[in-house]
Amino acid sequence: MATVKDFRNDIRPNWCPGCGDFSVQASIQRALASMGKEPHEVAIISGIGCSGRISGYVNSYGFHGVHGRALPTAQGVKLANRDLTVIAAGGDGDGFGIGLNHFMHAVRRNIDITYITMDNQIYGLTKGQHSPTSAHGFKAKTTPAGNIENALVPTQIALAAGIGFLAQGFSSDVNQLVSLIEQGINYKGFALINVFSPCVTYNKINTYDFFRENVKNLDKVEGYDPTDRANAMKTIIETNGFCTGLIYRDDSRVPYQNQIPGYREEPIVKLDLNLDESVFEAALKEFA
Ligand SMILES: Cc1ncc(C[n+]2csc(CCOP(=O)(O)OP(=O)(O)O)c2C)c(N)n1
Ligand code: SF4
Repeated sequence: MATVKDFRNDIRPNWCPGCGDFSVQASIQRALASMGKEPHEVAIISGIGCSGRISGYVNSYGFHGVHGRALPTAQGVKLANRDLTVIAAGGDGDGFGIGLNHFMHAVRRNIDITYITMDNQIYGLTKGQHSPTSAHGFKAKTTPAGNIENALVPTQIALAAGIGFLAQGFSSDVNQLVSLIEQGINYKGFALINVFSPCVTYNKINTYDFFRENVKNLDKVEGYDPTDRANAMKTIIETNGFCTGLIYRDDSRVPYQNQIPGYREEPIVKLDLNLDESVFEAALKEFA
């Protein structure tokens, strides 16, 4: 059986020392090993950004794609091979800026993949511009006098769009994050795990201490019921999105792939798709 070591490769991440993404990488590796997955059973599909590099740092199938387009690729991979555990990953800019349209439709569509976003409230790779999740007043290179736009709250948008599994983690709490990733992978549908993953180089406001002081851990809220959608939305609004843990779960949603008429249990990649020559010739004649 695979161990955490089997999900490691020889590539040294070129993230800055202290970047929150290291913990996300380690949490994915721990979760996959503890679930008994093997590297060949997993595909990690990422967008562009510092966070997007994660697909190259885990020993599994991987695809480092185009900025904002991790989700379309990940959904295609899952539909072509339903046996794979498919994780999509990227930053807040990738997922909630350029990729927001794909995100909304992935939520609505509900294909069985797990989307892990590393939300550092800034564009790290391009050296420190404000992002869609930067707060009003946030100062960065592009907003020296303070951000005049309001922050987008990913959890609020996801819940409003009808998501079936919604969780939030923090890079400093690896045990909670590992558990959330396991739950997200086990969930039969689209799961979002948005992770507060500090950018120690460019974001001097949303630091580890900022999150320690400002985030409410729902695991510690007695009686919190993650199946109560209205209360989940109320919690997000009251905390302005700064809460961690399992926020909402609805097991009654039927995943997309279970509703496609004739969609086989056997993955498409395992089917023999070769055409008999006579069938091919007949088809050519038909369309000539
Ligand atoms: C189509 C396109 N537009 C813009 C860029 C430039 N670009 C690369 S990464 C990035 C944003 C990175 O921020 P985020 O997605 O939050 O990831 P992080 O680097 O913070 O992990 C941008 C704007 C690009 N590569 N492709
Ligand atoms: S620039 Fe920020 S997000 Fe990118 S690797 Fe460095 S600390 Fe991480």
